[in-house]
Amino acid sequence: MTGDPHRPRYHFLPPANWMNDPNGLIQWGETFHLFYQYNPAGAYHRHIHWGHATSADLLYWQHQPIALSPTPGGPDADGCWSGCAVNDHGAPTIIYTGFRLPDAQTPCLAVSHDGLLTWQKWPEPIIAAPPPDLDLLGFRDHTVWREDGRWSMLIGAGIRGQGGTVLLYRSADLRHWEYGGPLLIGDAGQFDPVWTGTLWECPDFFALGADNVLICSVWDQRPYYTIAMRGDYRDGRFAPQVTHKLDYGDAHFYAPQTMPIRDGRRIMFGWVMEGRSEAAVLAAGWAGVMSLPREVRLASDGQVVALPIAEVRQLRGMGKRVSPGCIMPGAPQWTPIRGAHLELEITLFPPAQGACSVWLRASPDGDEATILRYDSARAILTLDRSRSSLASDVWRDAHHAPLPLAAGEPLHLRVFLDGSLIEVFANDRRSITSRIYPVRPDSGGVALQAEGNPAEVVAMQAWEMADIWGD
Ligand code: DQQ
Repeated sequence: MTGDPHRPRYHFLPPANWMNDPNGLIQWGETFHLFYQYNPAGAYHRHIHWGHATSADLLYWQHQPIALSPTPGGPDADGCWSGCAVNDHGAPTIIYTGFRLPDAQTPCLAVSHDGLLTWQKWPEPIIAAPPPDLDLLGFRDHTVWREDGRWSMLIGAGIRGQGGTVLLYRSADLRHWEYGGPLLIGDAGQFDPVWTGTLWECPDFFALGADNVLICSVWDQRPYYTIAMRGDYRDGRFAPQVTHKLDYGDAHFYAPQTMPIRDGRRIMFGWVMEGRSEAAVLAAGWAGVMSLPREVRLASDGQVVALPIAEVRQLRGMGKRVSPGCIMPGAPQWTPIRGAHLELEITLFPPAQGACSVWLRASPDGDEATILRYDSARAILTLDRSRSSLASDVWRDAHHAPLPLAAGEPLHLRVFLDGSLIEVFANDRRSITSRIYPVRPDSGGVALQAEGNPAEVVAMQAWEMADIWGD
């Protein structure tokens, strides 16, 4: 796999094969544990296990042996699907969804007695069946927390004919659960401010400042995107006041999970899925990357945002600076920056009437280029992938993030390029995470372009990023 130009170097991924959701994120002693949905048999989603990695700093990872494998004849015979990890009075405990063909989804539990390496499964499912009075689509994925001296848990689901939902359960011992009704039911017929789909996967629920936040991955025959809802939680019910996409790269930032860490931050990883054909993925031999570790915050405009943790700056290597100045409207102006594993930081004033763009991973003739464009009149930041690759079998749809700028506020972009992965953070309040697969070896250029009127670059810098695998 060395020499594969699409393989990220400073993001977590297993050595080979399929990975999807982050699972069981937990800080245990001095160590961070990241488990993940994993198929050791190949780069396709089947017979899912829990892979495992550990880190002292959330940046550099050690691969660990597989943590959970399907048990023949058990409720997880065809897959150990997503779940979380908690500290049960000193016992590391995983709650996950056992999957059995054709479509049985059953809550299961496992405990580790050797420092989170091997896991002993509880002999019985911890919930025998979904609530009988609900006509459910799916019954899977878990978030568990302590509240009022007992455990609370949410399970993701959808109510046929209504919308996505999260079902609340309570327990004294993590093994016997009492159903407490839906925490919230979405409306799949409602498209404003954002469509919330027919099934909610991978719920996460936590306090953020004075508010509570519910994060769900929106599914309807396929993954769509992740939504964040901010609002009031009282008496086992949640009333969202604000609902929006958590990341504007849509399905490329999916099934995120958070963990509170001891210094008070809430850390999030999301699954960044591939954006190319199944055949291309199988030929590559690997699929799926984790996002950068992010910190969940409340943005200045009230949206929930997850931004790279401060430690990511430690990955910066050799830097290059571009002099401030005016970009006149017309052809793109090339900068001396090039590379496929970079961080770029740009502060600029877009033209008041017009637009400005940053060309990324661009070939000298511009035949391949991924274009990040800010349209001032529409106040929209777009990641245009239409020319991102000369390969025929990649996803080319654009991602759009609404981003109104206050009077006198510049556009501030942090862009992380890592092989086929791109993460964009704008003004500490929007993120766009996606995948691009340029094929030309000379597609490493960075250029700036203005349309309509000049743009003014205040500061621009780029850094070559470290290879966390050290090869
Ligand atoms: N993937 C898992 C499920 C989850 C979905 C199966 C989200 O538990 O609902 O791998 O990607």
